[in-house]
Amino acid sequence: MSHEEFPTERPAVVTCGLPYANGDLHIGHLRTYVGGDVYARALRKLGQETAFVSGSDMHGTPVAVNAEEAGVSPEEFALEWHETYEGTFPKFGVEFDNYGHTHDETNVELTTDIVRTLAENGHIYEKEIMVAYDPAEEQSLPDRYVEGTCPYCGEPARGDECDEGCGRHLEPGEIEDPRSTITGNPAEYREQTHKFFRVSAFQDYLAKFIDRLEGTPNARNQPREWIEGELRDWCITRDMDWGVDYPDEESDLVLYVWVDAPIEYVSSTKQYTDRVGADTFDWQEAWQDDGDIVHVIGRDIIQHHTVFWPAMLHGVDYTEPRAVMASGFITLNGKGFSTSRNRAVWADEYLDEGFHPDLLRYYLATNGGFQQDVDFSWERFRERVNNELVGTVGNFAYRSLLFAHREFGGTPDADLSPEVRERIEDAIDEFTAAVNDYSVRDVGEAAVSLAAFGNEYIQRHEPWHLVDEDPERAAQVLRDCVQIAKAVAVLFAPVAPGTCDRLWSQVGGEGSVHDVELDAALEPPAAEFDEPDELYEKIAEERVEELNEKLAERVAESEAAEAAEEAAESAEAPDLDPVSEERIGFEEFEELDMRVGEILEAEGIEGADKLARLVVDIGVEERQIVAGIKQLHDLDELPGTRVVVLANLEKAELFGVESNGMVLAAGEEADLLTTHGDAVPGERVR
Ligand code: B3M
Ligand code: ZN
Repeated sequence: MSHEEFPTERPAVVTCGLPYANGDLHIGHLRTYVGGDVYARALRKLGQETAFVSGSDMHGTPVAVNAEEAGVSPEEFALEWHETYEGTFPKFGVEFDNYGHTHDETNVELTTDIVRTLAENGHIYEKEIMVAYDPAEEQSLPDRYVEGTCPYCGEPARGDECDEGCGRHLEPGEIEDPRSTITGNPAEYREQTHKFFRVSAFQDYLAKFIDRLEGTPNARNQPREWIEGELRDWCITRDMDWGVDYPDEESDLVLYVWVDAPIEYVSSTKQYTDRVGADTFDWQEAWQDDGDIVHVIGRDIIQHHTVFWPAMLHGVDYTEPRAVMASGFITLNGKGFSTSRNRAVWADEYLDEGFHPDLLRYYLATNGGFQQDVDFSWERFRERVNNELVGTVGNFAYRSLLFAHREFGGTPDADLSPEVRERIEDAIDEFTAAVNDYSVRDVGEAAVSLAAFGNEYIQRHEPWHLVDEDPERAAQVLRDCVQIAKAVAVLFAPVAPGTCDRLWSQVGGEGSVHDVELDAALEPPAAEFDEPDELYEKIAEERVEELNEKLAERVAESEAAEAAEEAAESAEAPDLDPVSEERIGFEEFEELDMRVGEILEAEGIEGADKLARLVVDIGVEERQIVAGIKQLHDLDELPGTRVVVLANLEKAELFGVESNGMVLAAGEEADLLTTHGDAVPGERVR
C-alpha cells in the first residue's frame, strides 16, 4: 500500500468504465458496475467522502458502426441507449452520484479545454501517417471500420484493439492485412495528417506512477511491459464526423474516442458538484488538487487507464489515479457471452424473471476475486442464493429477530457479551481491510461470515430452551443475536443494498442503512421492533431447468437463423466456372488412379504459409503428400480422416518435401473429399 489507508481526509472519486451507448446490457456488463457500486458504498461506510460517477460513451466507431446498421444518426442512436442505461443501473442498485454522457456540454467543453492545455504544454504534435481507406466507399476507415491481423500476436484483430489476442491497443495503420468492414474489400492506405500525444515523453513519470498505483494485481503488473518497453506516441485524432472536434482548427478531424471518454470521469464529477455544491463535494479538490481516484474497469481496457490516461492527467497537472480495479470477464455456462447469438442473460430479462437485484449483485461481487473470470450459470446462482443468502444470512436474521420479537417484543434488555462484541469488531476490521485491498469479494465475505457465526452462536446456545430454563441467559443470547443481525445489515449493505435496508428497519433502525457508517454495527439496536419477514426466498430446482431451457432455445433459434444466413450467403457466394466444353472418354477417366485413403499424420511445413505434410494410408502403401491446407484445417484433427487420393499423379517436390500423390478437395476452403460408407483405404474411386 503506497498511499495512506482509507478513510483519508481527501475526497475520493470512484468511477466505472463508460459503457458504449450501442446496445443492450447483459449481466456480464453489470459486473464492473456492481463492483464499482459496492466499492463506493463500502468506502462511504468507512466515512470516506466519496463521489461515484460514470456516464455513457457516445462517440467512436463502436457507436457509429451500430448506428449505421440501425439506420439512424449516431447522436440519436447513442442518446436512446444512454437513456436506457440511465434507467437500468438504478434497477440493480447501482446508484451513481452522477451519470452523464460524453456528448454533453460539460464534457465537450472540458475535453476541448484539456486538449488545448496539452497542446500549449507542448505534448501534442502533428505527423503524416498512412491511414486505411476504402476506395469503393471513398472514405477513411478508422478503428472498427477495419479488420485484419494483430501485428503483435498474429490473432484476428479489429480496428484499434486486439480483442481476441494480446489485448493491445492498435494504432492507425498498424493492423495487418486490413479489410474494410463496410465492403469487405482489402483496404488501401492513404497519407493523412494527424495529431499525436507525446506519450513517449512520459516514460519516466509512468514508470514511477505504476509503482505507486494500487488496485488489483493485473492492473498494476500488466502495464509494466508496455511502460518499460518502447512507449509509442498515441494518435489522438480520427477522420470521421462523430466525436468532439479537435479544437481551434479548420480540419475535419475529431478526437479519438479514448480522449474524451475518460475525461467524462472528471466532467461527471463536475456535474455532481454543480448539482450539490462544492461544500458537499468539490470536483476541483478531487481532480486538480489531491483526491483519491479509483477507476473500476474491465480488464480489456487496462492499458488505457494505466498508460494513456495518467499521462494525459499528468500533462495537464490533474490528480493521477490512486487505484485501478480491473475485473475479469464473465462467461455463461463456461462459454463466452455472445450478444449476436443471443447467448446472454440480459439485464432486463433477469429482472423480468422476478429475481431481486441483490441476488445477482451478491453473485457477481463475490463469486471469485475481482480480477478472476467468473462463470454464471443458473445452477450455481441457485446454489449460492439458497446456501448463502437464504441459508446463512436470511436464516440467521429471521430466526433471531422472530424469536426476539416473540419473546421480548424487540431487543432484550441485556449487555452485549464480550465474545460477540469482539466478533463484530473483527468483522469491521475485515471489512476495512477488504476496502484497502480493493477486494469487493472480501467486503461481502466479512458480512456473510459474521452471519455464519451468528447461526453457529444461536445453535450453540439454543435460546429456545433457555427461555424456560434460564430466561436471563436467553435475554443475553438474543441481545447478542439482534446485535449481530444489525451488524450484518450495516456490513452487507454495500453488496445487498435493498435487502439490507429492510433488515435495518427490521432491527428498528431509523432512516436508511446507507446513511450510517461502520460504527453503527455496534450501537444498541432498538428496544422494540415488529415481527420480521424473510429477506430471501429459495429458488426451486425447476426454475433452473426452466431458465436453462429458455436460454438453450433462444441460442438454438439464433444459431439456426445465423446458419441459414450463412448457408444462403455461401450458396450465392462462389463464382462458379461453367462446365468444361471438352469431353473426355471413359478410358481417359480410367487413367486416373484414385483411391480411398486415411490420413495418418498431418503437420505444417516450416517456412511455408500454406503447405502441410500428410502421411496417408492408401491401403497398398503409405504415401507422403504435400497439400495446401495448412491454414484451412486444424491439422491436429486430421489424423483418422478418410480422403480421396489421386495416386498416380507425377511426384513433385514442394518446399523441399517430396509429394507423392494428391489429396482431393473442393472450394476455397479446401473442403476435403471423403467417403461415407464402408469403403476401406486402398479401394478405387470410380
Ligand atoms: N467505452 C468501453 C470499453 O471499451 C469503453 C470504456 C471507456 S472508459 C473511459 O469497455
Ligand atoms: Zn494481439
